[in-house]
Amino acid sequence: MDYSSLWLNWQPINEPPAFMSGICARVHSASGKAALRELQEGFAAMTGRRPADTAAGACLCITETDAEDESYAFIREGETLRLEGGARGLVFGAFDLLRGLALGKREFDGASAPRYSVRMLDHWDNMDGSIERGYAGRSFFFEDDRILNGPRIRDYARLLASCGLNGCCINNVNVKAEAVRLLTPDHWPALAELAKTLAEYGIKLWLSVSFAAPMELGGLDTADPLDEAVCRWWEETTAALYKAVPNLGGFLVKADSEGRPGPFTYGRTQAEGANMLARALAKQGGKLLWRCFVYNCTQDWRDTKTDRARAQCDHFAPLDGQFDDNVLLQIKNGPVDFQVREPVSPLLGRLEHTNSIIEFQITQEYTGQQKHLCYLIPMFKDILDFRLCHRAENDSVAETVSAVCAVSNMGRDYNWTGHDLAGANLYGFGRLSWDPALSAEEIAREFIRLALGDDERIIAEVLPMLMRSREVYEQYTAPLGIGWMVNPGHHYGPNPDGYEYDRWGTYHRATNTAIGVERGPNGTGYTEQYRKPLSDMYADVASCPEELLLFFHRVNYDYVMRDGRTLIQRIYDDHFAGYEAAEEFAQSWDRLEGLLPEDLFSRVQERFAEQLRSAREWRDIINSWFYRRSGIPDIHGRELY
Ligand code: GCW
Repeated sequence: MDYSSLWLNWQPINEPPAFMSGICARVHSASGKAALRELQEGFAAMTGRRPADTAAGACLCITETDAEDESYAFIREGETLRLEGGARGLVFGAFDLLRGLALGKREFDGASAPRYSVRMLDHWDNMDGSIERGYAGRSFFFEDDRILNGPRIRDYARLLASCGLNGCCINNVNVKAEAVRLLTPDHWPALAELAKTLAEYGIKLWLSVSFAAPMELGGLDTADPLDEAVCRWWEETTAALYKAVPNLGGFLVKADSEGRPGPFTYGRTQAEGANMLARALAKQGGKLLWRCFVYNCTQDWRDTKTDRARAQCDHFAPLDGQFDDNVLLQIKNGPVDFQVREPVSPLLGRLEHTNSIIEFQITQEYTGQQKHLCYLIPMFKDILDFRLCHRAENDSVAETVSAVCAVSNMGRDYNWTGHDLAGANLYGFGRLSWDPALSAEEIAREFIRLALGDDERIIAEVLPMLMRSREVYEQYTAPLGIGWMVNPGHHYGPNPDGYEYDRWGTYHRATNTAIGVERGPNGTGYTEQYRKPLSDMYADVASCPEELLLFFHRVNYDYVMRDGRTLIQRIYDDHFAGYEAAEEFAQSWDRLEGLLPEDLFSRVQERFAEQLRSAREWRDIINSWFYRRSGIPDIHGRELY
């Protein structure tokens, strides 16, 4: 096989429970049969014997019910185990059972249902086969403007379902070139085939569409959402598409964002634009995911009034309640753009009457591009657990949003995710989407045991490095929430002034005495977008969490932090410490030689070599840049250039 099976690589288990000797199945749908097949093959791999096709004696009885949802239940009857659920529920239940068995669980009981009904991956794949911000090879969905299908797509669907996901948007939100034409019948037969492959495993297909499609494809001279001909075009196109491609989840739209067309061109609001599309979709039972990544991306650096962090709340909070029920506002986890440290987006706490879907990024655009180890699940957990204070209780992000998605980190590489350990981010995002109460450590442990090997020595090396990796990456890159400081364009490697004189609104405004944008009430007022007491906490330097100090405040280099160190000394210390920790990771990995498959071991070893090279570069460039700005030496006399 020219790609790995990641966490679906079932190994022989000790003391298999009696029910694994036979399977009695009452399934009829394609998904029910897929679940059965997974169980047959999984049991065979784990026990070394194909389970008998039987209802006699101890066995697993799987029964497909008419339930439409994704829940399933295990019921114990002596030595026999029953698994019941609707077509989709059985798929998730089958993988839950297999995972449990592989991890040593022997007793199964009770029901399970996902926390969210939309749990998806957004691919930024282009139809020429390239991937925007892709770090794991080319697209497995597209090549040469064609849609691909086949065993790899089927295994992709298995991977998604087995960690709990149920949807994927296959094309880039920047809908350009041939992708615009996914809305034309030319591509529908292939889309229908793809949707069928995915549906077998309970995965829905979604499409990114261009707001200007009525002009680009329909020959209209406007895309005005209040224009009757435009509404009719969307309605007819959507109806025909759904007829040809059933099981479509709906559309994802990036409008009025970074040059993409949108309702603003016609003087219409984001709600007017979204609702027009949502109505066309509602007739087909589809949903609209409308991105909130709307900001001025042509800001002059001399303009100190505009604050990009404010933009999404400024645009969308006043529209709360104006969106149709089948619209989900898609909100990035932070107010700016997937930096290694950002506060939680205040917009999440400002929508009382609008559905939302939080967008995470597991492709590591700003977190090491799958060359650096950066396990993101602890950060996602912090975000999901964060209390928005918009109501007295049940106010966490997890309890506020109605759905979750993440920008995919997958591609055509052998290991799917570039860095073999980046599979933990994919697996972990899926597991959290089903059950946000799982802990980051539990998830990491599962991933290691399933994907790398169930061996205490492997866990002992890999678990601590996964758990520390985000903090370490943060230490040697841009400090304390300031963000950016990357090379423009590709966003890899340090460049403290890379975006400073550019038009993207991501300034640090460093002088020889201070750095940062003041975002409190006396600054841009961004902190006021949070509910109390969050707004007060962030507004005051004294109560602002220090890891976000430079996100919220403009601070002098000699500002004294809570532990008595100056800001500049903290920056130096973090950079030296971060690099040293990266060195420890590489050494720790080296100790696994011989315990892991040779190819996997050396692939990751190479990644650590690059991480070390790059971490050293980050450390030296960031430290030297701050030293030369501030003129303040390191109190420990370490080398600054
Ligand atoms: O983070 C930025 C990326 C763009 C991306 C954009 C977005 C798909 O650099 O590549 O475009 O965000 O999220 O729309």
